[in-house]
Amino acid sequence: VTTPTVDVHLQPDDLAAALRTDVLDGLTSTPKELPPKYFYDDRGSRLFDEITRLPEYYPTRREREILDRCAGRIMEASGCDTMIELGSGTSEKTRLLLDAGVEAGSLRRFVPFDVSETTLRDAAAEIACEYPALDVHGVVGDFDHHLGLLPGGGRRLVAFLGGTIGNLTPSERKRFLAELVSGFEPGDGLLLGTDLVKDVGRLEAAYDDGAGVTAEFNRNVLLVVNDALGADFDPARFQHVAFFDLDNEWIEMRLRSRSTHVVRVPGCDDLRVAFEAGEEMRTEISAKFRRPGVESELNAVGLELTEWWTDSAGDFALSLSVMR
Ligand code: AVJ
Repeated sequence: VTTPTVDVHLQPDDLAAALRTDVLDGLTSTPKELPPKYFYDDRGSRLFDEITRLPEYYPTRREREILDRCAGRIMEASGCDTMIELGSGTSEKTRLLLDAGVEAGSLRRFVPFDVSETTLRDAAAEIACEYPALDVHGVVGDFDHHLGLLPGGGRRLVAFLGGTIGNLTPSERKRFLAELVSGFEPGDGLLLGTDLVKDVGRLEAAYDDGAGVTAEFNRNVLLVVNDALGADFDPARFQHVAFFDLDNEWIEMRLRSRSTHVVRVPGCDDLRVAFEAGEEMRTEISAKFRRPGVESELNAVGLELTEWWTDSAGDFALSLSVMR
């Protein structure tokens, strides 16, 4: 087993600088907003993990059901020898695809791509150990700047699972997909996980669970800002809000201030942010999709939808699209 190669395009300082700019922009906008990518510090990642096991939160189980049933067909249909995983984390569900590709003898290389260098190095080393047949080549980067820098060669399949593309607005998705395919050759593919539009009651319950884990996850972003910038957010002063926006077909999560108060942010030139009682700050959108919409967004960047797999309940979809 060889030690995985890791390309580092991102330094911890870059992350800290991006967070500072994003928080300053978001807290001085009207309405206020914080980007969802900052949910995932250690505590936030643990809370998200807990969310994936809640009875109300179906997407993770539905996507795993599809992968359990279709991994062999997915790897075969893609014809890939290289799999690149975006936001790979611990690559838990991805192992189903790696197993299928190794078993078929077609998969040669795995490229996990993640924003966290420690998460990535740990996962890459573990996978290199578990899959001696694979050449593991990690990339540390973020979706905003480094998608064009994915290693080339071979026939590549980029996997973007979990429905995370739903955290982007339509115009952000367009930019993201265009950046991704800027490095594609004809025949390269995208395996994309998308949560589907469904009954509003089930959608809203998935983002406002009875045990209150999603509420804790939502408020955790305030602790992330406190840690990173020395801010004095008191999470108890904010109420979790989640609703399905029927016009945009996305879940929106917000934090609603329970009282009028001022928050200090020393790390942003000692910014003072005033909240009115009842004022809401957006912390996440999670878009829900329909097949025609997914297909047209893919077509717009030169990708052709070739396969569409859903779970037995029709809750979640994995699409395979190929560069023309
Ligand atoms: C990890 C972005 C797919 O949008 O469903 C879960 C994050 N937010 N509960 C999602 C999340 C609230 C999740 N993604």
